[in-house]
Amino acid sequence: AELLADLRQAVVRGQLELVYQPKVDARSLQITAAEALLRWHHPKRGMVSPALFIPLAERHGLIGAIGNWVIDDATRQAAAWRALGLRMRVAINISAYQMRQDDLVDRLEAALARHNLQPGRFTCEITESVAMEDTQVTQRSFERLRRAGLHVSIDDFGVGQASLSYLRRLPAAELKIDASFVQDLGTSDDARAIVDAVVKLAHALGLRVVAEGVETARQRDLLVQLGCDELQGFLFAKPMHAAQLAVWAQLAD
Ligand code: G
Ligand code: G
Ligand code: MN
Ligand code: NA
Repeated sequence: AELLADLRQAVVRGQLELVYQPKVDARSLQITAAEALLRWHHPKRGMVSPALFIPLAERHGLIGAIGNWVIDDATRQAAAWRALGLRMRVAINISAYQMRQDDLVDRLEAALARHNLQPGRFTCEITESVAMEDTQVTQRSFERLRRAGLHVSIDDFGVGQASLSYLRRLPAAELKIDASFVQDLGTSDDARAIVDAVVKLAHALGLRVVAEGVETARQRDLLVQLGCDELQGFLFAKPMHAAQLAVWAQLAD
């Protein structure tokens, strides 16, 4: 209850921050995108994990304000990086609640326009389980994202209940294989078969495949061999401050 009261104030008190984790091209290892991940610096508790406070925010109607803050801050950062000559996409995570809001795409478009950003350079990551919600508003949001020209990514793929016919109709450009499959790659034939199948399916549907949670060189080698297009994980970089990421991206260039 106390945490909830604090969360209500976190946005206005400036306690939220975005850190960014690169996605890299599987072959060249050049940065392709920076995914924004929320951090909450609680004055007494220290760092509170988004895995904890995002569900809380969802339950108590605070995710709207937080989601709007993320849109504003990530587009502002995208414009700052572009001014430095950095060319990677910027990705944000969109919650179930946001997908159910009628004004999500209007907000995104307004923020992009304010910073003179091309929608195609901005990615919205939507988890598979949210993507599969067949509420009309969620589906309309998807359609509007596509029409607005935003780059749509299906996050945490493989742990939800995606039907294949449904996946075919989704207006997405990218699919992120859930880290749990990547983690088991070296040790489990099943995990390898699943990744293999998902890559083939995604490519057949014209989607790019990103593997997340890559931690070892062996996982990287297998993922490249299986045809993943992009990789993300601690092996390459942990989430970092925006200023650090700019240096990281320029060094890797
Ligand atoms: O970065 P970390 O592993 O602590 O993130 C934990 C979870 O919180 C992940 O599932 C991630 O997708 C989610 N998350 C991080 N930032 C955001 C955000 O800005 N919005 C939403 N909806 N989820 C986020
Ligand atoms: O659900 P989503 O994929 O958006 O969340 C990504 C989360 O995974 C982030 O919280 C990030 O900190 C975490 N993460 C990113 N790379 C790795 C990794 O290589 N290993 C582990 N264990 N977690 C990772
Ligand atoms: Mn994500
Ligand atoms: Na994910």
